[in-house]
Amino acid sequence: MSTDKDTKIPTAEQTGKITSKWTRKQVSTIYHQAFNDLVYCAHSIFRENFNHNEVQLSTLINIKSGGCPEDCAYCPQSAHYESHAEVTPLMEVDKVVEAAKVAKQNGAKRFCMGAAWRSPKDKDIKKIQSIIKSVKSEGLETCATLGMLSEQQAIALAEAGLDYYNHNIDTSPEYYEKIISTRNFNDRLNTLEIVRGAGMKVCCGGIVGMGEASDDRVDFLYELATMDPHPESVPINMLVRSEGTPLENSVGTDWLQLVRTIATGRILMPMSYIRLSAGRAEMSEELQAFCFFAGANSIFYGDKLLTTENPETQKDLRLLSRLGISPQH
Ligand code: SAM
Ligand code: DTB
Ligand code: SF4
Repeated sequence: MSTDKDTKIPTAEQTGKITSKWTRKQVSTIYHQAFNDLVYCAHSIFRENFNHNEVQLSTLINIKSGGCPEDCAYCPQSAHYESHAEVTPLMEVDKVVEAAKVAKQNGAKRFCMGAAWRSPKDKDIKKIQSIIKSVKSEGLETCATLGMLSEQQAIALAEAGLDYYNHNIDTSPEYYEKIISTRNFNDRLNTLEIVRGAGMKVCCGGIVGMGEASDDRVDFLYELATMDPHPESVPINMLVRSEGTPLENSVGTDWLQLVRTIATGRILMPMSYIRLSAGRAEMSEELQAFCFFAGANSIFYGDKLLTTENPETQKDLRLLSRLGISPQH
């Protein structure tokens, strides 16, 4: 039963507090409130908790591309679809370290390594451990996204010094099964719990523009914001429509829904880094600036994401400089 507390827009004092006890109705009320009120509230909370003129830079590398057995409808790396993505074996340690050095020289603080796996094989974990150790010794924070993990695998990654594990819930529990059939929403939650149990920081977010309704975005945000503790890092991707995938011709969503998603995320999870993730190559600089104002304070930085384009580093540095935003040290 919804109460008065649910249907009134929570005040700034209420929303500024760190809590995982949000109701779905509260999340919906925050998301759907008048746009100026939403952005004003999000920006105020942003200023209270962060240096609002700083952005965290993470560089992404695809350490094992394509041929993935999962059928995620958005993903060019799924073996179920004919796409542009290359199929490659797990990269050698020295090649990954070379790329990490370049990322560091360019000013990235975190190095995120992605693999197109449903889950890693135990035999891969040793090599991943040496990759993590070597990247860390270059003075970078490390993040990996390798699919579902067993407890043992998560402990091995944590022992190697992995700082963050990225594992997205992607969308609402209801919409999830329209996008992926080879695993379910609970499989995702299970790995997230295992990652927390192993003591790593959690990077968890999702995608907007897959044809979901605004109710799905509300439910997606509700799932994230009721995690206790909140994910330290929340990537919000705008769908990159990739040729050959079932979502190739998705109508997407408009910029307003992206900004609403970011602003609501900022209000619900005041201390989390919200990353304006995939899709920036197709966004105007005005829209990106608006997302930073609404509380996004992290980006993927580097010319490439996993298989698709990201804005060039020089272009990003120019934009940040024009906005008076500095890369976080
Ligand atoms: N295989 C692992 C997994 O699924 O967790 C790791 C890599 S997977 C590519 C990481 C995330 O990238 C996905 O959860 C999804 O949120 C995002 N992603 C993949 N393809 C995308 C696309 N075309 N547009 C936007 N985000 C995408
Ligand atoms: C996340 O949330 N976004 C990144 C990362 N986690 C691994 C991946 C974006 C991929 C975009 C499509 C591609 O380049 O293949
Ligand atoms: Fe595989 Fe990850 Fe792509 Fe899904 S998102 S197909 S699990 S690489």
